[in-house]
Amino acid sequence: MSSMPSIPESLLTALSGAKHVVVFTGAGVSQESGIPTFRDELSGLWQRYDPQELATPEAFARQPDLVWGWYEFRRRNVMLCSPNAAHRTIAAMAGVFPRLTLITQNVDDLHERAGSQKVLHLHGSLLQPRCHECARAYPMPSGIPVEPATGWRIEPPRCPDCNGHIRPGVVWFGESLPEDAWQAAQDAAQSCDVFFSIGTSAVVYPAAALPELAARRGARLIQINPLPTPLDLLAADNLHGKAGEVLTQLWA
Ligand code: BV8
Ligand code: ZN
Repeated sequence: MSSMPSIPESLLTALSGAKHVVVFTGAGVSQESGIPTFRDELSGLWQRYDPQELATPEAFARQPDLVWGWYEFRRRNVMLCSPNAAHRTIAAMAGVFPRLTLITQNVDDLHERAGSQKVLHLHGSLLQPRCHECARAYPMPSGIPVEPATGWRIEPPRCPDCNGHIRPGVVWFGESLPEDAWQAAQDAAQSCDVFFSIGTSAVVYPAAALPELAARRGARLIQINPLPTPLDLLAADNLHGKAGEVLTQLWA
């Protein structure tokens, strides 16, 4: 059992009076489910690739089989994992406050599987492929992906309409965020009184501007992360620990 951060009294007071709470999550929230974070060292056969270079339209144009295979590998892992105490506690928090907005940078569906109803996915989803050319939604390949005998280089399916490559429904570097989710996230950050930033390194923009925006508007910024991030200076509370453990302690 790792040591628990102490919870300041003023934080509990802020929570008891909170009318609108925002929970902003990153890959650290799914770490305890067994999903590697984005900036962790990649393991096994992916060691020689930089995720920030694979997650680009340029990489997909150059090597569609490598990029599609990487996402199929990650989709397989997500489908084999289950929500953890952090996802479950966040889902339960929706019943504690008059209003709660859940904003995630994660491309898995573990918040939904833990029971969160309306999740703003800023970076899309591993589970909603579409055509790279005409944007037509493509039915999810059924079942859990199996590694082909030839390895994780997998030729992406083709669009039935335009024959373009099917791509994962995520937001790659250099692409814009989905407009509706981004607008709703900004509105929530500007109108909340408490903003939780949980399990994110807070380095990918524009998403990382949300906690800054909320703090500037006077919300109490509470960060949960075992490691320091650029938000440490801005946050009223830095609860150093794992998301599942700290959230369980807060709502025990
Ligand atoms: C855009 C989906 C306009 C795909 C992802 C220079 C300066 C500033 C900005 C830029 C720049 N150059 C380029 C940019 C823009 C760029 C950007 O921000 N780059 C940075 C990195 C330099 N942004 C973009 O391109 C965005 N779009 O700007 O559009 C535009 C349009 C056209 C042309 C130009 C601009 C789009 C970005 C979207 C990228 N997509 N994901 C996929 O998953 O494959 S990003 C990726 O980072 C992740 O998937 C995630 O969505 C996001 C954030 O990562 P985190 O979730 O924070 O994960 P990370 O691994 O970093 O951290 C994990 C944290 O958890 C750590 O702090 C760790 O300590 C903690 N942790 C670990 N265990 C636990 C834990 N915490 C709690 N509990 C635990 N158990
Ligand atoms: Zn198409």
